[in-house]
Amino acid sequence: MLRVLVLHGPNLNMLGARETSIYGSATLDAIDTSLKKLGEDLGVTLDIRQSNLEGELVTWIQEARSDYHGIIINPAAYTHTSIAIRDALAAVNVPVIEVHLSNIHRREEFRRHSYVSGVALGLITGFGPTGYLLALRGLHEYLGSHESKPASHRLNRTRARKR
Ligand code: CA2
Repeated sequence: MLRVLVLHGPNLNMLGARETSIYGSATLDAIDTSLKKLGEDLGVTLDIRQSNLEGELVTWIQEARSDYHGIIINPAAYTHTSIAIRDALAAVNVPVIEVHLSNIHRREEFRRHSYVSGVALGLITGFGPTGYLLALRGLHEYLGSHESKPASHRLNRTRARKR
């Protein structure tokens, strides 16, 4: 069974309560519920987490190396500031899909640069909550056509070959 880690960055826990003209009225719980439903339909196990802390996100990304086949991440404001998150994503060696609710290229200048896009397999921006579902479908399709296994599986296979 494929396992995918979904990470929501800072302030996304406030979705649906404020800034609805930019981010829509869906709450993060509603987004997670629709993601889990799609995960069940596709046969993908999802681990969904949100943090307001950069270091916590970095730690979860590092841990993903051994446990997950892919990562879907909306790094929120850290998209535009965090070399630490970029470095962690680059090091983890699993496919990453970057998601944004709004189209970051239609907004303020400072949102137009993403440190994450350069290490991501793909970027989905501007489709609101649907973007997460598109990301999961895209990642599922990609993983189905590319051999991609968490590091723990790769390790076992290497050991098995040596025996
Ligand atoms: O469009 C996106 O998904 C963003 O990643 C959202 C971030 C923003 O900093 C990025 O530039 C684009 C902000 C998430 C904060 O969400 C809030 C939700 C409700 C109230 C306040 C903030």
